[in-house]
Amino acid sequence: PNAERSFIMIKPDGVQRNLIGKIVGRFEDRGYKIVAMKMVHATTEHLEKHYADLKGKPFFPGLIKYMASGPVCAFVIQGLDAVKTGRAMLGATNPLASAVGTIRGDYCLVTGRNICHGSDAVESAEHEIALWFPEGVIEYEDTEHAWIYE
Ligand code: YYY
Ligand code: MG
Repeated sequence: PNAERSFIMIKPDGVQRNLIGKIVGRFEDRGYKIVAMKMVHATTEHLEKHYADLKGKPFFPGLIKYMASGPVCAFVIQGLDAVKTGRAMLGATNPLASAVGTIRGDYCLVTGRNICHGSDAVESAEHEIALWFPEGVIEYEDTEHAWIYE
């Protein structure tokens, strides 16, 4: 149960606004272990695969254009309830509906510039991790483990 993984991605606006450290830091501070991370300037084709379930939505072309407009910081968090808690830490899709204290609730204002992605289910996390990290993630011992889990 402590090995659940979620795919998190700081979108081009988050990268340009120099929020990588703050966002990654929130997951580290909470107790999650980073098991993969890289900067990627994704292609349209790759992003269309990532957002395949949204194809046909009116906002889809704009979403792909925004996501391809600059590099993203893609990473994988590992730990207890990583998917659901990762989403809770992100806040709602619409930042104005996100609670203060969440990433979107603290750093952005509009849905089309909501700075960060997080997987919405364990199955989609596995799919997204395989899509963005075909080379796999890094397995390592976390020395703080016994201080985070009982
Ligand atoms: O998972 P999450 O990112 O919170 O929302 P999704 O429904 O998966 O949509 C992905 C992405 O699409 C969202 O983060 C912003 C954008 N989007 C949009 O621009 N306009 C909408 N009405 C809904 C979503
Ligand atoms: Mg989503």
